[in-house]
Amino acid sequence: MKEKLLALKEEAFALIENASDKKGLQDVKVKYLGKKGPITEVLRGMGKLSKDERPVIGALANEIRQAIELVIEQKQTKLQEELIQAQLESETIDVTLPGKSIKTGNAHPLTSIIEEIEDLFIGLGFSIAEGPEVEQDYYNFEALNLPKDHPARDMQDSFYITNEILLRTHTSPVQVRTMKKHQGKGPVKIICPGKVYRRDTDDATHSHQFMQIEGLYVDKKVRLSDLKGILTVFAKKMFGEDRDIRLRPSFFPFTEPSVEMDISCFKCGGHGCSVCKHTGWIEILGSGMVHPNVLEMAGFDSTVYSGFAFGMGPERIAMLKYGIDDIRHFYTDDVRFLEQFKRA
Ligand code: FA5
Ligand code: MG
Repeated sequence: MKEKLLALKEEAFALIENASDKKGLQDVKVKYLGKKGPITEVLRGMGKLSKDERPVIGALANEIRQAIELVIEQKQTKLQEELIQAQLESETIDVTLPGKSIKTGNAHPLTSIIEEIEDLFIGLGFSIAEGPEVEQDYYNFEALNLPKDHPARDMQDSFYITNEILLRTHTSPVQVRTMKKHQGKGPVKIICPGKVYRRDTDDATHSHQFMQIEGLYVDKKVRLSDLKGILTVFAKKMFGEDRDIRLRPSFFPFTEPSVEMDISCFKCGGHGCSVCKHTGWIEILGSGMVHPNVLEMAGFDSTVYSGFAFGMGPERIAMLKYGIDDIRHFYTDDVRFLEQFKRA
């Protein structure tokens, strides 16, 4: 009897050792410790044993039973640990693998240039003003000293919606709207970025829809030298410290005198090259002293107040700054072009 029990124990231990999962262990448990199992059977047959043998065999059977239970439990813990270990190993992250790059967008080059110009002028005490793109003839032309049938209207070929309403051809109407809001009291110190529209034929330097940034400074005793000073700061900041500027006489009906501003060529430094058409200078904006008629129509006393205004094309500025050879790149949404303007 004793040998039989010990043999059962060895058998069970071997099976437990070889069990590879929870189910295998459960089978061993049922087989050896279950109601119909051999140990239970031994315990049941105790009656047939002698009085001396009974306690010995009984104790041994219980001992073996407990030993099997214990070994099953230990094996179960071990299997569990192995499972967790395997799981951890399979989920290991190799930190030396190259990462997946996340595609990020970037600001449109025009947006960046406009924000750069805005920041610059905000730093000089200007604030930002806006006006409608669908504009009244009055603000776009008349109040800018361009009465109906004035020949200078031909300078800006327009998209009319009705006789009195058009797509604005420049950002100058925002000057008028802002001055009117100030009701004859200075200072007015604004820049107005926005879209404008003209019936220009699209080519490398012209678009039928483009951006402008208007500037206006009206106060007592504003002079042409103030305009020159501000524009010099602007040019050096945008194009580099060693840029020179030049003001050239020009004509706009809403400014008197009118000047166009050139900067010394960023490519050749003013010696003459293909970019500046061998003149050493590149035109970037129109400007001048606000015409007394414009001040008066907007409610300002032109004997007390004076001002300067300018209007620049940010596409042209971006083209000069980044060496872009065709204005249409800004509007054809080619990602290969746009991706070159990621900001650091
Ligand atoms: C004007 O529009 C005036 N309103 C500027 C001004 C404002 C003068 C205040 C005086 C006082 P002009 O038509 O030259 O001026 O246009 C100004 C700038 O807009 C040009 O220097 C150029 O940079 C840009 N521009 C003009 N037409 C186009 C076009 N078709 N496509 C792209 N940019 C253009
Ligand atoms: Mg011009």
